[in-house]
Amino acid sequence: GQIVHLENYRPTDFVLERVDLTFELDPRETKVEARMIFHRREGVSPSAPLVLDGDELTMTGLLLDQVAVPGTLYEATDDTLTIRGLPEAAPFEITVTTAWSPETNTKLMGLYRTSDVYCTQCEAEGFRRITYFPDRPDVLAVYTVNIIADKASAPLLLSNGNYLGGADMGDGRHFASWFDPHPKPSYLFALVAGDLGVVEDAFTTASGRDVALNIYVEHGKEPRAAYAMDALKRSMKWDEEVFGREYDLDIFMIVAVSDFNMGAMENKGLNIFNDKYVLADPETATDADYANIEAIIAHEYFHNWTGNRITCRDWFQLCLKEGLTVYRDHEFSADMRSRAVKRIAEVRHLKSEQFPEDAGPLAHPVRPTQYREINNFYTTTVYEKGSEVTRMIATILGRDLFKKGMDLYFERHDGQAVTIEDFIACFEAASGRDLKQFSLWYHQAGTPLVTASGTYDAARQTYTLSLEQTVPPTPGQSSKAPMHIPLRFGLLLPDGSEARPSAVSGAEITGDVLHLTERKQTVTFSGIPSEPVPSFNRGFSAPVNLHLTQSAEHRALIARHETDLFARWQALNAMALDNLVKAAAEARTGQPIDCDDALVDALLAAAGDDRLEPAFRSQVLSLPSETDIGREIGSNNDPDAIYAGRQAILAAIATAGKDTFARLVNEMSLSGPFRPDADSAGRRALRNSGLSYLVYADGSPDKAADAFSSANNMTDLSQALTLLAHRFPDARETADALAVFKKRFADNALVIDKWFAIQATIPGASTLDRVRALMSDPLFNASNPNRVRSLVGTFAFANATGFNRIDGEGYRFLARQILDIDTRNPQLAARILTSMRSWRSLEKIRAGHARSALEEIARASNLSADVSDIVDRMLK
Ligand code: BAL
Ligand code: ZN
Repeated sequence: GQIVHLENYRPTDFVLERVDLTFELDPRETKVEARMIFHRREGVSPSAPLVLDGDELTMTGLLLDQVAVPGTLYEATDDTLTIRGLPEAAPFEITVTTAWSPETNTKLMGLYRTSDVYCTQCEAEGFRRITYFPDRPDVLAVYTVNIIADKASAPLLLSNGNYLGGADMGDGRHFASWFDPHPKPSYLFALVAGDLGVVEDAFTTASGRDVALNIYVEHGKEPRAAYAMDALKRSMKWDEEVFGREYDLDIFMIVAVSDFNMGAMENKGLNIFNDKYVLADPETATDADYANIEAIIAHEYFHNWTGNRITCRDWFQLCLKEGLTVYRDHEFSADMRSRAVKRIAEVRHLKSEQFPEDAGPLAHPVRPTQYREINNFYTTTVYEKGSEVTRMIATILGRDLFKKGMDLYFERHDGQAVTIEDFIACFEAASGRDLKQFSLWYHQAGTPLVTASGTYDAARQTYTLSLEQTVPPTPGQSSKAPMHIPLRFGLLLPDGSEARPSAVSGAEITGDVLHLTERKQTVTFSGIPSEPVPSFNRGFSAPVNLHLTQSAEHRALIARHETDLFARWQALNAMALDNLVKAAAEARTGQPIDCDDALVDALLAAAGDDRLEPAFRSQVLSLPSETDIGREIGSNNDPDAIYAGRQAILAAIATAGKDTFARLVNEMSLSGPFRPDADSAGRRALRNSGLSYLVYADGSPDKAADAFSSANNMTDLSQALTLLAHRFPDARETADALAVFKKRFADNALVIDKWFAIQATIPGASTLDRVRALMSDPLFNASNPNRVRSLVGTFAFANATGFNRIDGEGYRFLARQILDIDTRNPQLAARILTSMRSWRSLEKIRAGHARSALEEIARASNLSADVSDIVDRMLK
């Protein structure tokens, strides 16, 4: 693939007015007729040809206004169809017919088959695998879709928009027609045909419009779609109440399929989901699954306005819809659940996934300026950092002006394909605030580092903060300008109350937001009666690394007294991280590992504090991950030492906290039927945290085995199995539990994915052999993305000691897997390969092996553009 540059953007020469598609579906040979009405854009040369995109297509016919186009006037190559001799000004109709096989489409882009169902995935560039088309997001058109298929095997025929009608064709086939009145880009096209069960419901919008809600799942799985339906209705209501957005068609449909590259897709009126994010019941879904379903159902629904009604001008603007929509789903979940706990989970995810991306060879701006393969830009930077950037706009402007800016965005740009600049301009217009410096967040990659130190002058009663920001160099960006960093903060006095400064100089302060805008800034607070403890980045108001040398005592003060619950967790987390980094160094040099009593005391105090919600206390007990510790250390990492150090700290906490943990396990037990709500989930989480420390302190599998036998829901069952497998991988109890679990859930793919993932994350060098053996298990399926992710992906992403074996076998294994997966599904292969994004921060023996494995991939012939883009950037 060639590199595409943002600066080369220009509109199409021809304007597409409408599209009529007719599909004759057949597993081996599907025929598509695409009739497209175009006119030449004003000012475009009369000799300019029409150039359409294609990908692996066979064209069987080409007409201009119903007359065959002579061979001399068109040229079809691998990726384009060029047509000359077109009318100068008048509209004209191009009819393209293509024929291809959905059954052999293993890339899962375009139209393909999954469990005997026809389904589509067109974002970003899948529509060109269906027909030749101007396949780019700024070409918006109205679509009519006719679907013809065998009636027995495909009784259900769906596409975007509203149903027009259908009929039996008398030859064993039938047809259905759909019309979508909303102009849309081709990436939002969808078609589903097959034999599926349905769950039906309805929603009445604020203005009184009735909307039918249909969720389609495999027959027999209907009861497992109830929670998704509930989440959908709550999402629709929330978007009306919070963003003033109503749904705009007569029907909203969701189809769950089992072979899907992404989590889900927001096609207009016809969302298609990875069934992992639709299906749930207590026996088979964990609390995390429920929370994910709620968030993703909301996310795709919210795209109807942020993505569909207002879409992206080009793919560089992907964060325009994704960052904003993630922000919206985060806010939705915060309103549905505990805001503080939700925020902690978001920040954990951001730090463990996005910060490493931003610190490694794949770092890129939230709004990149070039790409080789757009599929590789559906990243945590575009999504999660993009959401954080949106959140910062809300923080800087305040709630009311943010709302005013959003309203203006919807009003100004409805029906358009726009840019980040258009988005920001709405907030500038609504607030009168200049956001030029702020927009650097979209353009400069890398996580800013903020260092802070304070001095107290008792005589003057002033507290002076020296702040400095640096943005590290990233690929293609060696020097960076200072950014506008909104830091929410508080100054805590020794009694835990918050200082109220009489005056502040050296920075703009709005509410509790300190606006850091210079490279170095000295901020002085007056009227501070005694030396304060600064608490920075409340609610994680800015996605930065903060270096602030703070004693355990000061962190404990924040942990006890901050009014912002997130900041309390942050202080405890920072205290734990200090200890874990030190423990890793001690483990590496063979010194005894020492755990600070202040950490143990602070963690146990918070965990045992009944005034705090259980979910929060469980978050406190969940120590920073091995990835978090490695990121904090930064370079020359030894995953085995990190693991050993972390285990020693866990053991110290487990031993000291036995009584607390025993009490928690008891008190957090739930009686009565399973409920997936946030409070119940929080109690289960805290109980399981307590249980895992108890098991740790015992050094025996007994309690975990008991928990496994007595579990009455998937959260408890899978946690118990994880405890057994991770702590006692070779115990008979573990083998028994794994066998019982497998037998009980052999027919449920989503649960079997958990069975694979739990085993793939067993710490230690021998897990690679286990993973290899599991690949020969009859339940392994190399062509199902969820299954491949659950075994190979989980091993590479989430098993630091197993994957980063010192002999490099983990990397060589992955290289071979990537090459194999790439022959079928390049997008999946490229995504799993990004698990090696932090290879340069490993110590040199491992880094050497990692480099060789990457070079082995790079040398392979017939690499996809997806994999070759990732591997080249990784080695550069
Ligand atoms: N647009 C791809 C799937 C999603 O982000 O919703
Ligand atoms: Zn999205």
